[in-house]
Amino acid sequence: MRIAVLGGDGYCGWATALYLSKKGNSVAIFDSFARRQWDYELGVQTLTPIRALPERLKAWKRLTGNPIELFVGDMIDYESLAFAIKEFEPEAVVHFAEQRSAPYSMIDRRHAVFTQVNNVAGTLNLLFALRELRPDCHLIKLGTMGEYGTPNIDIEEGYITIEHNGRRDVLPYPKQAGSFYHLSKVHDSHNIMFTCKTWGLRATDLNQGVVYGTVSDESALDEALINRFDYDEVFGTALNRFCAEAAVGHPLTVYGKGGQTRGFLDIRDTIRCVEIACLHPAERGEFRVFNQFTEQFTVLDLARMVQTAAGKLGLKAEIDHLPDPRVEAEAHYYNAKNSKLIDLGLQPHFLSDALLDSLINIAIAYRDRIDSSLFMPQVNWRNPTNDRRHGLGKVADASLMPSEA
Ligand code: NAD
Ligand code: USQ
Repeated sequence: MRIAVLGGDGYCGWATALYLSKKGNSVAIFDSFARRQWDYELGVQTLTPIRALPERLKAWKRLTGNPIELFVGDMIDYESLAFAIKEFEPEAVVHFAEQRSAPYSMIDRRHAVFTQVNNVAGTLNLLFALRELRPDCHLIKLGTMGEYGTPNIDIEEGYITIEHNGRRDVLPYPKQAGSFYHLSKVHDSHNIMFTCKTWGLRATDLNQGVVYGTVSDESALDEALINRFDYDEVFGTALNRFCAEAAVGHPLTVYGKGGQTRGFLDIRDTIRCVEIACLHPAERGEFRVFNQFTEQFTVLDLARMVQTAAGKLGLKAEIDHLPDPRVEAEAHYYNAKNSKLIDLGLQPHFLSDALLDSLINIAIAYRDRIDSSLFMPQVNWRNPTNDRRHGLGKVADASLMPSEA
């Protein structure tokens, strides 16, 4: 297939682009390198030293003989996006290209507005480009489990059957997102559903849980292909952060009681889920939702697992319960369905001792690059303000930041 990976320079996108290329698909990456600029803005860097994208792509071609095409452009710039779609003529578009950090979106007004414009308007541009240029192309959009929030009933996959006053209907599952970022995904879902109905587009919304791990078979081929491993308070996610914290003897930063339950998955399952969606496209006019996670854990469960694994490696990892900087339930009911991808053939990589060991060992290997001051949370949901160490108020427009590319 001809598959365009939007956001292919990022964590999930890079691993996915390599995997789909290895499987014999023609792959193109579209990216603005915005994420590398946000790292500069925040003064953070991935634990693993990722190379510039052209260098990564050269290494991939040298090692496998498979070229991956590159289109440098911004989702917000319709012309550059439309150019890529027109030139590459994809049969499937996998859309990862969004600002994906909840804390980033809660820094201040500017970052909230930026996140929603980048994500919602970028996706809207894509929908118009597909309608105009590739109406039969299958859109595979990365959504998030966080769109649902933590309701006191089971979470279905996108839709719920409701009986009301003696009548019955199948309706979109209620959304109770917990940050301006998560809300941007809710807005995207509504826009995509509307355009499937109105213009006959075909789309799969992958409501993904928190991803962990950094290694896939493809990225392990060469140091030049290494993937991101974010551990800072803004872009680092729970399990990856705990492993980096354990590697340098920093207490594991559990927010509040740690009873927050979420769906999690290994990055190797992210790429497989996307492949499954590509191989089983939605029908024209269909807006399909799959919940993309393999296991549920509380944050405290994860911290305890990392503590045990670190102990076996001779590291002492204490667990700290910090005041929760977010507004979220710290103990709650959570039971989310995730059978649709399994029914289509997903064989999950469950979180194992071996994986925990390997993650902690990667963190140990690169521990000289860890800046421990980046572990403690500073973005506060209750009090968004730019008066902080990030110096975020100094740049009027993130697009003016220098690009590494
Ligand atoms: P990432 O920040 O590592 O990668 C995102 C990529 O998109 C970056 O390379 C960035 O430069 C690019 N991008 C962002 N805005 C762009 C724009 N306007 N134009 C062009 N390129 C742009 O993020 P990730 O962790 O790989 O996440 C990818 C997607 O998966 C996101 O949509 C995210 O919401 C979703 N997701 C991620 C996780 C996770 O745990 N990482 C979990 C659930 C869902
Ligand atoms: N948490 C801690 N300590 C930490 C970091 C996080 O206790 O050091 C807690 C948070 O308070 C939250 C949970 O862990 O309750 C998850 O936080 P996270 O930062 O790991 O993940 P989140 O902000 O939810 O966002 C990540 C990705 C996002 C994706 C989402 C999937 O950054 O792109 O959409 O996971 S989901 O969580 O299902 O919404």
